[in-house]
Amino acid sequence: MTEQLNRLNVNREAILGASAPERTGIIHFGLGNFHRAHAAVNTALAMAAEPGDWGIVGIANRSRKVTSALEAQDGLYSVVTLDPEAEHVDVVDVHRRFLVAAEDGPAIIEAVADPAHKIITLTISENGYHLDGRTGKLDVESPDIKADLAEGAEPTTPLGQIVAGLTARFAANAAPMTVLSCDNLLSAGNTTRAAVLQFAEAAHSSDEFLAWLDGHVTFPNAMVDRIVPAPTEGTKAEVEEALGLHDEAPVPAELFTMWVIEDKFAAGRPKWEAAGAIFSDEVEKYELVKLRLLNGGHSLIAYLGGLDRQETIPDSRAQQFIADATRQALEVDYLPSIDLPANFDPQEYIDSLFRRWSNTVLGDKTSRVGSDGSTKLLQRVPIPALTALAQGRMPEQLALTVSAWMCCCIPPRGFEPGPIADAMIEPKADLLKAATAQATSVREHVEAILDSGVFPDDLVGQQAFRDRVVEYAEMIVADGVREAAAVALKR
Ligand code: CS2
Repeated sequence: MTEQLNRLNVNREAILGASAPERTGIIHFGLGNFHRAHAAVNTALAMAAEPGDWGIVGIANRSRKVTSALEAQDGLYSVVTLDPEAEHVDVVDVHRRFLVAAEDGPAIIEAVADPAHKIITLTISENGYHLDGRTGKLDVESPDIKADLAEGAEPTTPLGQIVAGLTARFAANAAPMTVLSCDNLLSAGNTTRAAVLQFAEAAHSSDEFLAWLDGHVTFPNAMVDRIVPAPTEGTKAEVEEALGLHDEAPVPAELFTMWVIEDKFAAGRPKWEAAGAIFSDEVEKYELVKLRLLNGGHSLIAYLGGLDRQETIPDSRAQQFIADATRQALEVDYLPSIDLPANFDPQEYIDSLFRRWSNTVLGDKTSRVGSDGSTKLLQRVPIPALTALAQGRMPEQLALTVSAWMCCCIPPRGFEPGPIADAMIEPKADLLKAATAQATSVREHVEAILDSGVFPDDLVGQQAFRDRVVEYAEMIVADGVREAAAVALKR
């Protein structure tokens, strides 16, 4: 791509991050679309405002597909902003080196140990933290974590590689470092810190190392936001049209972008505020606003839309019954569970969400948002549901969200949820299929999923909530999703 840029004489000043030095200061785990359209863009813009050694080492999870494509383009790629009123293409130049977690373990550990690297950022998805649904703690019994903890194992999970890398760093130079989660987690920094500590303890790390980790490695909380669908052939065509270039690894994204971060960096950071990031002491409040209103609402739209055979989020949201259910979910079930940040107007925020979900140019897929349901819902549903139940209210739309997820992703025997739901990926599918194998009714099926450990015991122990989830699943199976949603809305 660089050659193409030179040949075409594209102004290098127009490239985000063009002033970036060759030296890397950030290691990023999870080289997916979201990172490339969010933290990477913010870092490129920050460096344009204040140069620094903040180039990124990008680590893909398993496949060399994206890393090879990016290497062939000298790390450059385009972000295609898709908005009904403003479409444009930017070229991002901020990654300097690429690795693959499944294959490059020793190089990753060496990179983490290198004191030149001051920050580890993570977009490994909710599923990448291996949290136990019951306790919220690291699930040391999950097969990947168990394999990483085995005697003499070369770790392949991000948590395993981070702990191994930090252990090497402690031994080599003990330079302070920051681990910044950019995933949709409740108290993302605190949760990551707890998972890293639990891994280190389970790996029998020394007390000296644990003490250093406690005092010299920081884990800021952060709220991240930008809707980033998977790229399509159309994304490549957009780049060809706008820049006259062929890009094998472009990323489509909405115009909206937000990043609220706790300013707790142990060894410095890029000037992300120059890119629009907000440094705040109220991060956890922003996290809840975003996780519950945007992500929680998104899940309901995806599962109702999936069952209604709607291919995209804007198509789903355009169905009146889905818009009504979602508005009720946000206003009645989620909003009362959130302690809002100062000067925050929830109605304005909710209106902006409906606009963002209506973006037909972006065409975000229902199946993307519906994927990884068990691990996403864990972050979104249980606490607001428990809050409502404690106040004597049945969170109808949260129960419906759970029922619709089950019907899409672990459908009861004989129920065909259709092609959109079939395209949703459920990481716990095997476990949940095994748990439901003996079920002879929808009730038994739903109860087997609830009892399988995907959600906390205090929620699944609430008989009234269990009954509601069963009831909506029975209605979906017997009468269809529209009928079930109509009943939930009227209650
Ligand atoms: C979505 C998110 O996948 C999902 O469940 O809700 O990916 C959402 O698009 C982002 O969090 C937006 O910031």
